[in-house]
Amino acid sequence: MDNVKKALITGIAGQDGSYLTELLLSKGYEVYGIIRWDSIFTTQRIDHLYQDPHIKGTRLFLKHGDLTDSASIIKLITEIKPDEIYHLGAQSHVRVSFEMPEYTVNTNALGTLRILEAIRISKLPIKFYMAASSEMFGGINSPQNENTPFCPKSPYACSKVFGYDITKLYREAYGIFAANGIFYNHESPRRGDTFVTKKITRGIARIKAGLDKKLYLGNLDAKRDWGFAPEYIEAMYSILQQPKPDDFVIATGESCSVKGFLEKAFDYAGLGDYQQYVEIDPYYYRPSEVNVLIGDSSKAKEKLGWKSKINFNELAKIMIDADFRKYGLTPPGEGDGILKEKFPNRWWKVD
Ligand code: NAP
Ligand code: G4F
Repeated sequence: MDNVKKALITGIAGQDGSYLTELLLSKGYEVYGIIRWDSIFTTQRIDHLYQDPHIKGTRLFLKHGDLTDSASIIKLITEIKPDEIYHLGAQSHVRVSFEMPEYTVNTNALGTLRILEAIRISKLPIKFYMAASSEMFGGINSPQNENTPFCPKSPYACSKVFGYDITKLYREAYGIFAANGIFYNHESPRRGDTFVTKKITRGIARIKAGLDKKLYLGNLDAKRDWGFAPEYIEAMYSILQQPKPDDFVIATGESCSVKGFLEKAFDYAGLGDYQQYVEIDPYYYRPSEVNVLIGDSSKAKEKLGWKSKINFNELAKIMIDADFRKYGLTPPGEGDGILKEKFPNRWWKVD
């Protein structure tokens, strides 16, 4: 078993962590994931992959730790001695970062530093992936690429700029294989319920099922470059398999407003005009907003051979089909068809 590669994932129970676990297990990795202590299980997204560690041949191991707790990070890295670390753990909600700026910066910025220091001190040849974000650009110059200056507009974005910079610094100063993925919004049926695409598709399913009458949202004019999470996970893996560490923008290159996503989603679900159901609640406005994000992934196309296959319209269909199933409704079915056609060799479980 000595040749088996070991990966350590922070944020394994999140959207991206769950897909990455499936991808790495499908490639024969032994996967270690950091979960936070809680009095209830918060591992629903990876429950289908988990096996009792007492069973021989188990390749997924969950370990307690926290990005705000240096000792737990150092202990896990020195004990596991991973070949690769995928650092996905974060307080990842932009609006929440205005409510909890100190916690966000501690987790996201200092959490990244804690891991890099643990790698440096361990002297192990660990490859490190940092989940950076298009939020760092602040939407000033569109489309953005790897050379676009940052203009962070939230505590979350500031924390990610620090994470990005410190990752680059440890690469340059200490020769660590440390790479940044500057990912644009990527969504899926496993997206957290409070992010806008999932809030919309879940809200539609609940309205259809007779559980809700209205959906309350904030700024409908903001535009995002929305892609499909499993595709982005393939790019993440590929970034750590390059001969040299480097930074990459990962995006579809197409942008759509929240309003545009609403129109597509309500239409596909057969509910007609979204305005009958959607009300604006200023609570969801942010103290400062990123108005437009569009990414230019030419470098990823050239060096990783990566290009997205799913656009926001198809994404809405995939997410609605899944949410209809979740609420016991018969899905329209086009989303399932898109998955079959575009991903005949899927490595993830369809939700
Ligand atoms: P997510 O679903 O919110 O998952 C984040 C994970 O981080 C969760 O598993 C969470 O644990 C864990 N976490 C939070 N605070 C922690 C702490 N103090 N210690 C240890 N773990 C902690 O996020 P995602 O969508 O998968 O995104 C993955 C990463 O990519 C994040 O860093 C995010 O900022 C970044 N990113 C995401 C996108 C996107 O569109 N999805 C785009 C660009 C960058 P619990 O499960 O216990 O809550
Ligand atoms: O879905 P969102 O909360 O995603 P946001 O803020 O773009 O951040 C996500 O993508 C980033 C990459 O660009 C990641 F780094 C980050 O971790 C996260 O995954 O909001 C999208 C847009 C915003 O402009 C927001 O103001 O939707 C608008 N919006 C309108 N109504 C809403 C709502 N957002 C949320 N969450 N909830 C609403 O009711």
